Amino acid sequence: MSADAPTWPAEFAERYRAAGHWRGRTFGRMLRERAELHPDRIAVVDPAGSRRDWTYAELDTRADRLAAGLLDAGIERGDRVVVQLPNIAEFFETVFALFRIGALPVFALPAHRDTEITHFCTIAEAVAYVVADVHEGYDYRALATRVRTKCPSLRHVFVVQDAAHAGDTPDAGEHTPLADLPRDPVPHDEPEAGDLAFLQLSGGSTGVPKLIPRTHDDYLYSVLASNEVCAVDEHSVYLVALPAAHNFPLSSPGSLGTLAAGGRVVLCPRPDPDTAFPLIQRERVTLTGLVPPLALAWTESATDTPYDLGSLRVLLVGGAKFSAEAARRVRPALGCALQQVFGMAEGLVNYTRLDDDEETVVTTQGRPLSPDDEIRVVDDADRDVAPGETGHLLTRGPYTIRGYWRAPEHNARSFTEDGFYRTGDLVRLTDSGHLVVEGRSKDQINRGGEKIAPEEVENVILGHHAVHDVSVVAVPDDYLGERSCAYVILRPGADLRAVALRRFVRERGLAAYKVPDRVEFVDAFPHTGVGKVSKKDLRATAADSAPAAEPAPASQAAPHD
Ligand code: OOB
Repeated sequence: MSADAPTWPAEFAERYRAAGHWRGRTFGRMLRERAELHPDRIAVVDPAGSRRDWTYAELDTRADRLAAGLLDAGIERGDRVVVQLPNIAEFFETVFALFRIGALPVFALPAHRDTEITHFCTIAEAVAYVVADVHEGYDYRALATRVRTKCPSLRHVFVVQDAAHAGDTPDAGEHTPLADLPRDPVPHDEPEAGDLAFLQLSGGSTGVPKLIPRTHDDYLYSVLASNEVCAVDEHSVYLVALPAAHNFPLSSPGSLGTLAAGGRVVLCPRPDPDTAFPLIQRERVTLTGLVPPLALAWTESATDTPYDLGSLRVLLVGGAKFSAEAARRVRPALGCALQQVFGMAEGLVNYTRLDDDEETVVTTQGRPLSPDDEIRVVDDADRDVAPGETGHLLTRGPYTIRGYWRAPEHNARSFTEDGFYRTGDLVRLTDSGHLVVEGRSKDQINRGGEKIAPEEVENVILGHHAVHDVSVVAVPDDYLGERSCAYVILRPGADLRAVALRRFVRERGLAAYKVPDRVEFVDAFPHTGVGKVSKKDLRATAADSAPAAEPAPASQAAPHD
């Protein structure tokens, strides 16, 4: 057990090494080896603005030079650096530079705002924060300025500056353009494969999100094993359509899988068909990963698109349950194979296989990636359920964490004594060993793949002076799978409109996808036998009643009033 997070007991680590899963290689080495093997092959294509194609040699050199600049700025091995970048080439330059130093990227999403970023910087005790300047109309430099006043550990803000915004930095001097760092190589220690590589974000079911510590050994294993299962090789062209820092497009098999195989990564600035389809045609994209609402939008648009999608071989769909009806439409509409992915940033990833029969592909969420993934399906008392019955999914294995970062109390609840992670998912196992996701026992809302911890939103709403009590629940939705609904009890005599409450949540600095899609004012909550608020009854009420507010648009876009 390290001070910051529990790790695998020695006998497990030995077993995973002996099985050849953990190969003693870091991500920094992986890129170096690729660059030596085929320096001139294109690694990353960033089509936005003036198109950039970086070869493996260029990415490798850029990572080294930026590593030197970061070292010069005082970033050291083991330091945490919050990285909040959109789908741009500098994402890879930054992340590989940090990997080379052994500093840990903390992967934030572009949608995160003051509350989330302040929290990540605080619990990670981050020394630096890397942002874009202005992206999709949002000024990340202003966000960084605000966060900096709240996080004393934060010594640097590095900005990836667009030529269009050079020189207009608010509070100039507080932020260092990434490009201005010195680039002279300095000798430094390289991290070891057993060291932590980065901190990933948990979907969360508690008031504040938890950080997930992943090592080079365990993550690189999941990436290389995913390459085998998804047939990724040096001819693969992967389109990063989802936010690059999310575990799914990063590693399943994602951009890192593609780079590890010597393939080509194409960055997609937005995941809609109008942006993605021309890129697929032009770059001859062979695979990509999407959440279910986007997969639906793509299959609908593909029927009469003028673009040639013929290069596409595999579409991976995961992050939330993909209905069998929608899954059935993928192959006819897009002319490619579907692989369902049921994964989690904590580790375990399940895939349907390319040689599974069509029924298995459309009706299950796949089977575990590794032969050493251990799966248990249990009842409320942790007893194994009968084969084929639905129960709680517990898992342990060569790339599933043994505990969150600096969260001993939470770890005692989220892991069994013998190290199984309690996923909070309700599943059943088929005879073929595939998993079908039947529901959830964790208090979480899955809004088209974007995870919302109701408690986090409730805490913000409770900060409103007119609110006496609140309960946030999931409401079924045809398009997103689920949306969020806040049930609110006002203080006596208080007056508050839904629009004002939603604005309040946004202004408190929560990511837009967490702003409740619906707000219902009620006099009381239903209670369970022991007097707790019954979210089950609230969910049922919400599902039965018509929406009171206009449904917000899909993920990636901000809900607005
Ligand atoms: C992926 O990772 P996270 O960490 O954002 O979310 C994990 C949770 C799972 O515990 C499950 O509740 C849900 O998302 N989930 C699915 C699913 N894939 C994920 N629920 C039903 N069906 C699926 N196919 O979401 C993630 C990480 C790596 C690869 C793919 C997804």
